[in-house]
Amino acid sequence: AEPLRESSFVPVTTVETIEEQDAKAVVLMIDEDLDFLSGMKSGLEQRGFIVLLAASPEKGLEMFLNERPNCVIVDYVPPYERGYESTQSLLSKATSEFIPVLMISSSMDKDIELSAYKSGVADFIKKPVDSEELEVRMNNRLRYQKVIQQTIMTDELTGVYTRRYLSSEGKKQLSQALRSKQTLTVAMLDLDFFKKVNDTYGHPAGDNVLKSFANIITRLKREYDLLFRLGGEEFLLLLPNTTPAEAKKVVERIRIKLRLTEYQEAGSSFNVTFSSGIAGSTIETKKLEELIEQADQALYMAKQTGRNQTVL
Ligand code: GH3
Ligand code: MG
Ligand code: MG
Ligand code: MG
Ligand code: MG
Repeated sequence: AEPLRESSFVPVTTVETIEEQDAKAVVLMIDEDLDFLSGMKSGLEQRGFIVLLAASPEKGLEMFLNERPNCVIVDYVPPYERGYESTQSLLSKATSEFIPVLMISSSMDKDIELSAYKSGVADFIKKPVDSEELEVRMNNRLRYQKVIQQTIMTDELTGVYTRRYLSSEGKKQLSQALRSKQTLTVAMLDLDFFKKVNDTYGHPAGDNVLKSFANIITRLKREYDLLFRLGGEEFLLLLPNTTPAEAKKVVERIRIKLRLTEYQEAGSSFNVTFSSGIAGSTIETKKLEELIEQADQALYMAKQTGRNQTVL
């Protein structure tokens, strides 16, 4: 076959990133007052938000962990009351992930407001509150949240997701897979003899290969597959609702494409290949780390037995 020429300076398409920016903000509302919730829900939906409702702090914490909203609105719960622990736990998790929490309370007590701010609440709103005010105050927070989230999620060189984002997104994907009894598959992709590319053509040339590789994977993976750069020349694909055998087809498509891609540098041309290890979840899988470990062992086998191949 005619080798496909790949220019050194490939614009990186960050499909996921663009979708993320255009996506509506997901707001999780936690309150035991159902009338208040349903009233706010329709108001905020008309204003373009996706609204998730939780009628108890416990349910709210669970939804927060599973759905990863962009913003949380939570009712004040006094200490020693049921739901206090869940609310505090949500607050510490949300603030550590830079997700703004707005607290609503009907109380006029200044001490409550102060303790809310001390526990990391981004904004404190007194009831009654209308959806227009809530929108404005949420948008103020979401502006910063977007930039921070993008920065955390996006690998600077390649534009794909970061290892840091894998730790939160991976958890969510695995729990979804277990809940819906579907297989989540992990594929690790590691460039072969990449050190040699750097040594022969220089580090900037190596960087261009990394960008191009990320670009090829992004173009050839399926829409719902997620691509992460674990570091260096090692990438990870998360393939939801996919068996290892199906994942292998996706990875093989990428492998053949890379093998046929010709890079030009300083008057000479060269090719690069990668090796891949694949592992799929079972009902026994407790943590994503187990899957990554298995995929890593398969990758090691692929390297040991000749490289430029995929091992299940
Ligand atoms: P193997 O087939 O066993 O994977 O060999 P390898 O040379 O690809 O693996 P090794 O782990 O020995 O080397 C990886 C190299 O990747 C070493 C390092 O210089 C290079 N590298 C890591 N991060 C970057 C980067 O951001 N840019 C560039 N240009 N090179 C990088
Ligand atoms: Mg209340
Ligand atoms: Mg290595
Ligand atoms: Mg390598
Ligand atoms: Mg490596």
